[in-house]
Amino acid sequence: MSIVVAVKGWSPEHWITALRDHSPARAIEVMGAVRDPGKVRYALVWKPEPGYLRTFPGLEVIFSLGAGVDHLTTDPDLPDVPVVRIVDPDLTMRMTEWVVLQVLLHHRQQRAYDAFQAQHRWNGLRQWAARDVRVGIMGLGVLGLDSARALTHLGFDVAGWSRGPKEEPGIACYHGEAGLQPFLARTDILVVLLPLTDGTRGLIDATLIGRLAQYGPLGGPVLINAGRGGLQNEADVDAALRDGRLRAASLDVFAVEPLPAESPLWTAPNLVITPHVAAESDPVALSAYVLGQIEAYERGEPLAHVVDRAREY
Ligand code: NDP
Ligand code: OXD
Repeated sequence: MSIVVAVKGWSPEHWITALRDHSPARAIEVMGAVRDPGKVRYALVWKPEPGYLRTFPGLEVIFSLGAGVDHLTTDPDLPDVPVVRIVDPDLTMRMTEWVVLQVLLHHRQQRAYDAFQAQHRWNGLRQWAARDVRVGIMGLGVLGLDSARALTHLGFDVAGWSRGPKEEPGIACYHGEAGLQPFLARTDILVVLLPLTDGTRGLIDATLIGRLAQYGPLGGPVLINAGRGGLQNEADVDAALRDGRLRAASLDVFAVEPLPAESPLWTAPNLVITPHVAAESDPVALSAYVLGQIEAYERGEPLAHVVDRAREY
């Protein structure tokens, strides 16, 4: 009975060390060198090749080593076993740090001050209070809600949009198709923390950008996306930054990663690019989370944070 670690683009060593430190008696296998596929009971995965998980006939649970599971739901051969995703304070806090950083960077006009400094210019700009700035968070799940709460504590006027109805003190909650227009119309800074599904793919396009608040204090709407690149139409985002329909943007995720060298986004004005690092998966913290779930499962307790295959998240 073993655990297989199958991660693409990450080094498996850190995960194996963390798993062994936490649970030395467990047999751990690594993608590419699995000795006995028949004995694999649990798979800890990040972007495995489609069809790879089918090669383990005794597989009982798949653990996504990220919060997002689109790297699994797009596999037509995904085994019909529970898929568990990451919900852990370590990852949540990392995302909230990134979101707060980007919101403050645009709100406090940091890029303009960076440019002034490079020109040796001492030049103060008019500064609005946080309460004058309306932040709208698309995706009011584990990550969206934590960011929403942190921004509320900083004084921003925060709203959220989700699939189903929600109630959260201090946050204006909108949901569904009917809630989208009023949500967008009151949004100066749009933060996207949606999962990538058939229902959300390509949602951030020219039409949606045109529905954001036009006359807010920042001089135009700002887009911040750490959900998935597939949520945005990148040509539309690029065009909106160039003609001013978007005042600025911060993007951590892209349709193709790494962002190709020839992408026009590299030179889009007022765009902050980070290389899919908003909330990295920490092997030490997340191995403890996964092994805790495995131990509970082996005691006969239900798994937590199981993905709903029909909803795709
Ligand atoms: P959750 O599943 O907890 O939350 C998802 C939210 O999106 C929910 O509020 C859900 O609504 C809403 N939603 C889903 N589909 C729709 C829809 N069609 N219309 C409106 N709302 C919708 O996910 P997390 O908060 O944990 O993570 C969100 C995403 O963040 C991940 O899927 C991943 O893609 C991304 N991520 C990115 C990272 C990075 O480093 N860039 C790191 C970690 C995650 P409802 O509440 O009604 O179900
Ligand atoms: C995740 C990610 O989904 O890092 O956790 O993108």
